[in-house]
Amino acid sequence: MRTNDTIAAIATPPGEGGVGVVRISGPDALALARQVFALTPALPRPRHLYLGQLVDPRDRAAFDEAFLVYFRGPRSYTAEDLIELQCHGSPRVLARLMDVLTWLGARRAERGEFTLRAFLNGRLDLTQAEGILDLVSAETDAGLRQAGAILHGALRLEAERLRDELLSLLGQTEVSLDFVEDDVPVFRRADLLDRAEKLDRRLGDLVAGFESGSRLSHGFRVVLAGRANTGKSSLFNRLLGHDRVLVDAEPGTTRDWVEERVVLSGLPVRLVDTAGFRPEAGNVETAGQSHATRLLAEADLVVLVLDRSERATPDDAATAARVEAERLLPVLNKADLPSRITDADLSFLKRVPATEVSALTGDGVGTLQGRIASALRARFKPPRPTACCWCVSDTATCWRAPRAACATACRRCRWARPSRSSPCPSTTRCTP
Ligand SMILES: Nc1nc2c(ncn2[C@@H]2O[C@H](COP(=O)(O)OP(=O)(O)O)[C@@H](O)[C@H]2O)c(=O)[nH]1
Ligand SMILES: [Mg+2]
Repeated sequence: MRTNDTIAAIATPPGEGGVGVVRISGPDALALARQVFALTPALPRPRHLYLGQLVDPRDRAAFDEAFLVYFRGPRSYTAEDLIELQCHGSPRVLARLMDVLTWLGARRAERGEFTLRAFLNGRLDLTQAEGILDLVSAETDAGLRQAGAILHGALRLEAERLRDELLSLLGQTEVSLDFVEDDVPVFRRADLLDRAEKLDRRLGDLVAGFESGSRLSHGFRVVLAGRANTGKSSLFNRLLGHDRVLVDAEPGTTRDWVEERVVLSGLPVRLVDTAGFRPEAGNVETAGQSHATRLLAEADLVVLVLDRSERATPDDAATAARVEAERLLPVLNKADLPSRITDADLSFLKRVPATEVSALTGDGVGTLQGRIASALRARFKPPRPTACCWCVSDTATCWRAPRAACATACRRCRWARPSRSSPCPSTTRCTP
């Protein structure tokens, strides 16, 4: 992929809308825009809005009215010359505009290529580029907050701090080794070990943060498991809020597995309905069951659906035994029918409390949603960030005096300055 040619792309989502935006980035952005947008003056002022006509230079026909904004590189998103054309959100107009631009020599940008250029040109670091992609695809407020913090550099700052601390520890360890025969104690062994342990914990937190962060972006995987006919598919439809899979009194109706995305108490979830376990299953169903076994192993949480109107069976106990207690959430379904299940039947649950629901009437489903979310939050605690994402002070300092710490942060690199008017004291981070 070339990285120095001129690219163009529709920046707004597909379909009809009030406004449609096309962006052009690269050395010829302005020259191309001039051939499709009747622009006066010849050289537009950067960051000003111009109103004009979109014209097809091949037949000189005007096909829409639009606004043009010119961002002169490097003060643009990609750090290159960048033009934004805001026309009406008609798919026909946008397609024609893209057609004209490619005829004039622009290349259609690949997905994420504008952000790639911003990264290659040093406008964003890799964590921020990823933050932008996560921000665009965030499905929940929690995902949005996380992507926003990454975008503002929280992850980069934490990585930089850890690197600084590691280098300083390495230097001090080397000095201690060099002077080992002298009587002068340079650095105490206990202090160095203590710092190494703290660093190890922070690195561990960062790794744990990646786990929970990736779930917040891509969804937690929650698998409905249990014997055939206990009501998994009915519960699946209830949790989704619409009928997605077939439900039938005939056992073995679900022979495959089905995955749907849903937001449960603010968390993005990939909910999976599986084929139940039946000894007399046919070939297709058996294949579905072996897949279910793999799904059980990979799930962040397994909702074990038991039929409360029947006695539990060894199959129920066998499924429960395949999942550790912290990944298991038992559900007693069919609460609308008289209960036949006994406490002794449920001894295999090893004191993990079960939630009573009726997938038929919807009773208890709200409680179940809350319990699924709590169980996921308990397993994937996001680590407390150690660096404020607006200034590089410790979050502890920053929480005590957020305005003071943030207001004095350098506007370029966010390093703490003695006061708002002082120059930035950081020579390593801040390159004026
Ligand atoms: N009375 C009652 N019947 C239910 C309930 N949930 C499911 N069923 C019925 O149980 C049968 C099996 O349900 P289904 O969702 O296909 O079970 P699956 O095999 O575990 O997916 C169907 O006839 C459902 O209507 C419930 O809460 N109460
Ligand atoms: Mg089913």
